[in-house]
Amino acid sequence: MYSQGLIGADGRTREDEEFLARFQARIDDEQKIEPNDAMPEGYRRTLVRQIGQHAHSEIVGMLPEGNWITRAPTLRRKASLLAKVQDEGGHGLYLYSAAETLGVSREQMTEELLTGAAKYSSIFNYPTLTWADIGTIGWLVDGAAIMNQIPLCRCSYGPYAREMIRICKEESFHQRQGYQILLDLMRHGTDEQKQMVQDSINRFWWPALMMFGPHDSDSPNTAQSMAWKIKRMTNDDLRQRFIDQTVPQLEYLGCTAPDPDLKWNEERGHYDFGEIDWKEFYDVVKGNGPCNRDRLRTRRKAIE
Ligand code: BYC
Repeated sequence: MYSQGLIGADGRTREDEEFLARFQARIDDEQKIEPNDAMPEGYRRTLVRQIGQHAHSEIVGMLPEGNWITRAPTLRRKASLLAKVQDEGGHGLYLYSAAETLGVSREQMTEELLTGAAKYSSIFNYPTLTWADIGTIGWLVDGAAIMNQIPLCRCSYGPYAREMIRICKEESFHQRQGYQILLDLMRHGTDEQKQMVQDSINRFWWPALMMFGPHDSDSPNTAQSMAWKIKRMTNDDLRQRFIDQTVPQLEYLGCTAPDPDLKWNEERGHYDFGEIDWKEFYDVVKGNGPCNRDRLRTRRKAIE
């Protein structure tokens, strides 16, 4: 499908310097690239990888929260959690459709997820142990996702950019419902419930920061993706923005971050923060996080 636009698919385009320069000029001119347009094979592959990973993240991301639908404390909380998880299913479907416009089938992408060839966001390999985790996921995880996804609304690939607009609107509802859960627990909860919120933040803080990916200096894909305007901001810049925006919300909650190095740096105009445990990040990405096997087992069972 749509193979007439793909480099190497039928020989109608050649990836010589002139072709690449013409493509880059379109990108620099902020033109959107559409499914039937000629594009470098590397551009297509990068998008299939990123959009596929993004779609898998939405679908696998339903699992930690889905676990709490039957245990939500009130009917209102249950209805909003149900709506959130359904939104995530919808995001996954839009994203698979966008990837399909690049000539890859949903079956292929699913196969790659199940064999471990395709990744999904590391964050979904951590367990949801308490109701506060549902609040923390909405606030921190969807918050990090919005920070990462707003710039993707300006991605050079048209179908991906357009669908990110709707996805971001829905993510912002998710983030608010999460923060509201935590605020309620902190304002009206018992000491034990307040402690539950702090414990949840302690467990999700660092994994949320890992969502932005490795440092720019260790990110093999960032430079080319920025040049092609697939990514519009780098991993480190987005992580810093997220921290700067989130710390005041953390303080308003009356909670703390599990990072003794987190402090405002007047000179930089940003928060300084401690080093991420990159060993843990790569362990989780390689499939050795607390829930990786369980998540894939559940997906396999659903598909079979
Ligand atoms: N987890 O060169 P880099 C949601 C991989 S779901 C796992 O920086 P890139 C939600 C990366 O794939 C939102 N793997 O890569 C749903 C690469 O591996 P390969 C999910 C990671 O692509 C339900 C390698 O590390 N959002 O909102 O330039 C409930 C080197 O990295 C991670 C998206 O998917 C990670 N955290 O940048 C609640 C957004 N980080 O494939 C919420 C779209 C890196 O080269 N994706 N890797 O072997 C992106 O923006 C980019 O792909 C990333 C990584 C910033 C994530």
